[in-house]
Amino acid sequence: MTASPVAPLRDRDLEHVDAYWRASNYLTVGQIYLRRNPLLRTPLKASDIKPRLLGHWGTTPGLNLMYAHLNRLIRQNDLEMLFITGPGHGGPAIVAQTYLEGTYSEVYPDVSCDVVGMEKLFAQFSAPGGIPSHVAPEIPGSIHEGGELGYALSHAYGAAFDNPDLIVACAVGDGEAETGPLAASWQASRFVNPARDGAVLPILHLNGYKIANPTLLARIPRSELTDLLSGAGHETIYVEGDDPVTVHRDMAKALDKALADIRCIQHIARTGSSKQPPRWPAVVLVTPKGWTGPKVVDGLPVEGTWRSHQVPLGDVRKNPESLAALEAWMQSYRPDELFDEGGRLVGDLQALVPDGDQRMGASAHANGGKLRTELVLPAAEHYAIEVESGRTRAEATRVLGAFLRDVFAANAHTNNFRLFGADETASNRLGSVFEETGTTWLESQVDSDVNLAADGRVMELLSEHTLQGWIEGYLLTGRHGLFSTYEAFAHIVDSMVNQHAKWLKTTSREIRWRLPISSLNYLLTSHAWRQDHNGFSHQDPGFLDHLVNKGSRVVRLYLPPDANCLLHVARECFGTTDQINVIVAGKQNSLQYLSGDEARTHVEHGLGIWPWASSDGGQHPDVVLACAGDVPTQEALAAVHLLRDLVPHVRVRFVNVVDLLTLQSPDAYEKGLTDAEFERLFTPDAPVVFAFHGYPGLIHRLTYNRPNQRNISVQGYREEGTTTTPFDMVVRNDLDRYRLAADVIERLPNIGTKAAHALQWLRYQRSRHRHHIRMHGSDLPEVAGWEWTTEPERAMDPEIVVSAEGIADWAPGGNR
Ligand SMILES: Cc1ncc(C[n+]2csc(CCOP(=O)(O)OP(=O)(O)O)c2C)c(N)n1
Ligand SMILES: [Mg+2]
Repeated sequence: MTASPVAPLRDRDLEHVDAYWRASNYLTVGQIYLRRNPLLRTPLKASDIKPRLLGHWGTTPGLNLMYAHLNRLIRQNDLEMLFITGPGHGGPAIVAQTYLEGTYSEVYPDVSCDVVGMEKLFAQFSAPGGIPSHVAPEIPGSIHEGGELGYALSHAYGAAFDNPDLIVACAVGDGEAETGPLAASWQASRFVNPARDGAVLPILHLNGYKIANPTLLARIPRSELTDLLSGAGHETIYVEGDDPVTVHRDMAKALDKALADIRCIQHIARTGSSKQPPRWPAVVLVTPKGWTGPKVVDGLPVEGTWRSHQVPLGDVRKNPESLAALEAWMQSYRPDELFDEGGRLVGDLQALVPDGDQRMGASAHANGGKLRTELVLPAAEHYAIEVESGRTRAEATRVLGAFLRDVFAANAHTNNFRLFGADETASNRLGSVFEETGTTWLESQVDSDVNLAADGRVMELLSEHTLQGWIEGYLLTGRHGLFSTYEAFAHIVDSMVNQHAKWLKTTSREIRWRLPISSLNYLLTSHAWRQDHNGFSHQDPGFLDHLVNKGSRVVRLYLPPDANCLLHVARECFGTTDQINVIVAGKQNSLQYLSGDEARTHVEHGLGIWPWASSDGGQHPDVVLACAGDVPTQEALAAVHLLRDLVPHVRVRFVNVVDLLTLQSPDAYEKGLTDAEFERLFTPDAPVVFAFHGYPGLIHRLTYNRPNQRNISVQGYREEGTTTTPFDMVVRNDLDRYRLAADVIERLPNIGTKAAHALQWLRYQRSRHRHHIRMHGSDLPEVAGWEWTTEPERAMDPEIVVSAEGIADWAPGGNR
């Protein structure tokens, strides 16, 4: 699969590329240092220098070299290309590039392509009220801020999927390559189907150093680096040197060859002449860190060392020698040859800029909202199951699986939906999707394999980081997706989702030219409460706590109690933009509560009273029993039964919460409850016992400023996990029906000593449970087979029952 040889570049072309590179390096240094005198038309003075010198120089000459050469490649070959900057701290390089190509000034007209605009360009960089130092969302053409290193390649691949005409050039820092996420993401090349996807061209920037240390990949034998990349499915092309003329020539050749190889791979796949997994090209660019910058500062080598990482000359405002060194450095790029009198890039160099939307800063793929089309969604009603409240059982995620299968079918013509999961799609009972599509797989197969297909749309790889990067890249370029994962392991991507949340916060509120992208949807299943053959390691509902920090402008947390609610929640989430939606739903065969219609209304409002489970008769209740999550809902309902038997005159109001953030006020979340609404639902004074799926503190946090807050007590996950029975999990964490019923009784006003028998009976049931599971290895039959009935649960001994008549000072519903 070798491509035809490429004609060598003429020296004149390379001179232009070199001049363009010099121009971008000049603009990069200018941003780090200058606030005035951008073209050095007068001798540089200390007052021209910024008061705070911030930014990263070392990576930028390499990034500028890549970008300038890719421009040539785009022009000569009429390409659609996107650039991902792994070392995102090289922000000034990409700002310089987009400024040179004109895209920067198109979105920020005041930063015009002239000397006035150049001064603004310099002054704003890393300055208060200006722009960030990284390749942040403010920069056109960026889908990757790169502040937190490691995600460049996975973003690149996510962008390339289902974009057959796109080539994503991805600069990877050699330090970045040491991170876990980046190391894992080399595997992504194996998932690119050249017949239907675009291509990723990794450019490993082997500048040899990180902040203060050498990089591993720069110091291992070159042959081992080649082997490493070969093991990741790549043919490596090296470009190495510190002589610009040689490097330009070799870089041009390398990119021409890489493009020819990509086209060859795609041609073969698209004409069906080979089904062999391809070996994609990768470029390794070995150039000095801080190349063309100061060679020696204060007697210490800087160029080609880690010392060039940030600002090589630190004291230019105070030290005339440093100031002179800076001036000499900037003049070494010969700005007078590069910019005309007015500060515009000279004509010869303008000719290197790709046309219109082929400029990488103008790529619509980098502003995904421009390309996004709504996902076609089947009506949830078609998948709704018949429900007898609290008696029907079903597996919620299996019901969702049928819906997702048809989402694939309905969007097959646009190829804009993928499902991402770490080898858990079947385990999470979403297997119906395999009736419509397969798991992407281009490597060999054996007879026992199932559901693998080169054109599959289910992305399974046991690297949550890579999956997270893929789905982000896919969404950022205008498509749709769902990431399903075991609940506990969502934490693996805590930090990545933080970064995505920051991106969304900035783009949705502060950058008007960025159009909304589809929300990042998580399905957290195989959750803490039902880890039947796993244990403590698989029990952690804290992803909710993690994400709530990002605020409800970006985040939504949904806990559908049953399958029909899950369907409606999922449907709602797929229609949203610029959000992170977390859906927690179990996969086990569980009780169902709401019909399709009831579920739609319940989800629409986010929370509500379930009248059929309440005994307040529309009156002021004695107690509110609230719940969020499928297992807590079941336990809370079973507690209602017990209360009906034990304290038959107590009026219980049953409230279920689906959209957790509705507990907040409308200031925090537009669907949040006003204080008046909150009081109507939870009362101003009655005790509220809340059964929650996650850590109890989250409910307190969401309700901390409500009038009735001090009456709210919460049971939830208390970090008591192990491999045990489903009911034992709730008992261990005090979330079981007996404990909830006891919580309610204990909080009834004036109950005093009257309920001692009832409370003791409830305690005994927990002991009975503990003995039973040790003896029999399974839950008590009346617990495991419990269903909702409108009949009394059991005939209680009269002395256990707390009757209203027996309590002289307790008027039902009246102790207020
Ligand atoms: C995950 C993460 N860890 C640590 C850092 C701090 N950091 C910023 S730049 C850098 C060195 C990066 O080296 P490399 O990827 O080689 O980039 P370059 O040499 O091109 O600057 C480090 C460790 C970070 N940004 N992200
Ligand atoms: Mg480096």
